[in-house]
Amino acid sequence: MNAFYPSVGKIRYEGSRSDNPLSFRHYDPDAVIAGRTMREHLRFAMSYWHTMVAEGTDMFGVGTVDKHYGASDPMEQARNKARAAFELMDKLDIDFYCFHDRDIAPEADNLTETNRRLDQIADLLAELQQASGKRVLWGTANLFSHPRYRHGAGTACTADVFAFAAAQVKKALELTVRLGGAGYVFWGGREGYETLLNTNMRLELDNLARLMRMAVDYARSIGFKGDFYVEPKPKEPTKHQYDFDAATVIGFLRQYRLDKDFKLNIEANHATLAGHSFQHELRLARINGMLGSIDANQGDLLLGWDTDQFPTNIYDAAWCMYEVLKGGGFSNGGLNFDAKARRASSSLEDIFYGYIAGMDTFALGLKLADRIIQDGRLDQFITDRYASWNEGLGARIRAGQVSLAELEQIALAKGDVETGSGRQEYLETLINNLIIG
Ligand code: XUL
Ligand code: CO
Repeated sequence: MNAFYPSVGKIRYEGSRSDNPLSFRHYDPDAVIAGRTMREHLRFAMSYWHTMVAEGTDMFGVGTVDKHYGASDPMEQARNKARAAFELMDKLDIDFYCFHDRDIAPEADNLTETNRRLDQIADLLAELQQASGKRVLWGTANLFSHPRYRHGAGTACTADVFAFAAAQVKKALELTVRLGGAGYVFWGGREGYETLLNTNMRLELDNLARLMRMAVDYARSIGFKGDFYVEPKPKEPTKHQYDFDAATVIGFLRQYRLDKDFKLNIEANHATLAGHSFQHELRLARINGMLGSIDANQGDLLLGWDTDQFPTNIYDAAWCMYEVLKGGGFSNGGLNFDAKARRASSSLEDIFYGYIAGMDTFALGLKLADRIIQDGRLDQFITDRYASWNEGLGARIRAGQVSLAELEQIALAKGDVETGSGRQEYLETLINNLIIG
């Protein structure tokens, strides 16, 4: 396999002293950490849309990378794109990929022909999967690019548009099931509003839930055993997106009784757009039993939009993997690099540098998270901080055995109370020392 990326060979683990930029220094797939191999822990995935499709356009300029894959006919391009995807995954030792329906095959003038094209490409993807052992982490439908979705898809003001969205979701589910996908994502790029002046928010939210319920029922009826995910994002492209952040999405899923089938797909750059840290979103998902999968990337705090950069922040990766380990590890989910090389990084090798950066950052993050957990001082500090809740008064409050009046009596009798230090600076130094080693 050497057709589309001829200047790059297979990327291998060479250890932290290697000065070969086309090698892994931390991602050693077969190394065992906390009872599993790195490969099993990290479950890296390639994002088809950024890696195989996006050409580096931005709001002010055209593409800077050629993604025609040596063909002019759109279907031939799609076939070559699939072959190139598997070459890239093979060279990077990535086991999974994620796709939107519109990433893999070009849309035709009508749905019948569009779906026929999707089936043809799915045949090829199935063959490539069979030959390589690569798998689909999750599939999804692009319900945000076509002009018909300009008012929303599941939240459209027009029932006919809702029907198109439903048809697309149905087909995307069939593709995901056919390709053995472990998950299916709802990310609501246009599911929100620009102005409340023209918006029936109640109806839009109810309809979004209706679409999700139909998707679950249909997918289960055709044998889908994986997880559904909602991927929170507060804004962009809409001013307000309904899947705003983890807390909002958890409330939504519970309100519509979708919480048994859905988990969250947490994206780092979306977390910071919502004014939260990545770890905050992961923690909230984890403590609610809903940490499903992760879009691993990072934003730039000096730019107010979703820059989808390859993750290089060691601290963020360490805290991310800490949450994943504390949650018992991934089951159907994984780390999808919803990330792209910068527009000016326009050579063929740059996408490899991007993935190597992301994979090594998360491999290091996994090692550091394990080190923090093995060390135990952080967890012990938290346990000690809340010790009074495990016995005596605290235990009785937790058991619901104490009334407000009784608590008043206790407080009156005590006069005042002493509480200890939070020791933030001590803890920050502890983590620095653990990370630096
Ligand atoms: C957009 C985004 C999407 C989803 C899938 O910000 O993250 O690519 O991951 O639709
Ligand atoms: Co994403």
